[in-house]
Amino acid sequence: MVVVGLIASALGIALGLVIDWFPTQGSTQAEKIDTFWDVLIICSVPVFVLVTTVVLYSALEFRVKPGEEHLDGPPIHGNTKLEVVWTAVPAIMLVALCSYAYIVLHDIEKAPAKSLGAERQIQVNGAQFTWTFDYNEGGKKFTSAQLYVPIGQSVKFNVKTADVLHDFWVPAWRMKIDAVPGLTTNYRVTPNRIGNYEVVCAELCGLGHAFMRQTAHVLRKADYDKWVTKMTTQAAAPAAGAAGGGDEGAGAAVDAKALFTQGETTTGATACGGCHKLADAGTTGGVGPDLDKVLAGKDAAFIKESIVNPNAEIADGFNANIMPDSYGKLLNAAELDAMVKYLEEVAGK
Ligand code: HEC
Ligand SMILES: [Cu+2]
Repeated sequence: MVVVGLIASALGIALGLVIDWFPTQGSTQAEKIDTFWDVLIICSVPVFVLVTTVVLYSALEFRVKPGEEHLDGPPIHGNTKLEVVWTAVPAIMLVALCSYAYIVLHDIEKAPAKSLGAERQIQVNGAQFTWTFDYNEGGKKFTSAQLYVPIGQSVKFNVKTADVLHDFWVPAWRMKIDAVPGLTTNYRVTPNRIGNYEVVCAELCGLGHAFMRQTAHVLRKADYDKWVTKMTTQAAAPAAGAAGGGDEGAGAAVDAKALFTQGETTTGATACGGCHKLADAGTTGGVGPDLDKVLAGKDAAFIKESIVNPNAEIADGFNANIMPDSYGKLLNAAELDAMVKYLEEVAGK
């Protein structure tokens, strides 16, 4: 049994360590958390194997044999030495692992050294069924529907919700926290790998929960700065255009198809295409109606009302309160007009 136990432990540990269980490691936090996982595997597999071996051995060796059904088993007395050992060893292991866990937690939640300058803070807003991200870059505030962060710098995410419980999770970063109505929760992450990673809602929040997915873009600092410049200058431009009353300048700049597929507005919105099918945009979302079908032959006024005030009239076979009712605010006038015009032109064609 000892030999079987040793082999099973070795195999279990090897499988636990060799198989790549997790998504890409994308932050300094992820490295520490994955190492912690490895240590837990190394400690817990032998315990599991030991307990299982003893249970199996006892069941086989001490089971009632034919003809013994009416016999009493031998009288059993406690074994103080054994009991002290099986209480003390797990207790020591638990205390040691909890201490290690505490050290890791303390380490990954720690603020970066003051000498590295001010830490970037991004406010994460959960709402059925989209995330938006509020930035404040050197006093310039803007909102984005996609998450952008520079590599190698600590970011503190302050997480809020406008409605129900959500949970802000980027699996590649490992950190994860609930967005709780009435509270601001937070965690920090130092992304250390360039790339695009999924942002997921990890708390069942309603019918559109599975579609509450966006992208975290980790960029080189220079690219990040370029993006910030783009976001801050764009936000100012349409307002100026609207004030001038002209529709050629700002209106022409809006790419309604990109808005529909990527949901990247100057003030932030979600990707319509995540929920709606539309042939021209190449989107296949199935949460809301197929716009090629339902919008064919509809006029601009109907389309506009459906976007700004989705609950005024509910499309047949669909539920109210799934399409966000915030587009009237999120899309500026030029963007909304461009979107309506675009849908009027392409839907059903
Ligand atoms: C979270 C999913 C979701 C997102 C994101 C979403 N919608 Fe919807 N949409 C729905 C659902 C569900 C309905 C049907 C219920 C209703 O009519 O309100 C709907 C209805 C509509 C309708 C009315 C269809 C009809 O026949 O009444 C239009 C037009 C529309 N959406 C356009 C858009 C546009 C444009 C965007 C992006 C700015 C968008 N939607 C984003 C889920 C979504
Ligand atoms: Cu959610």
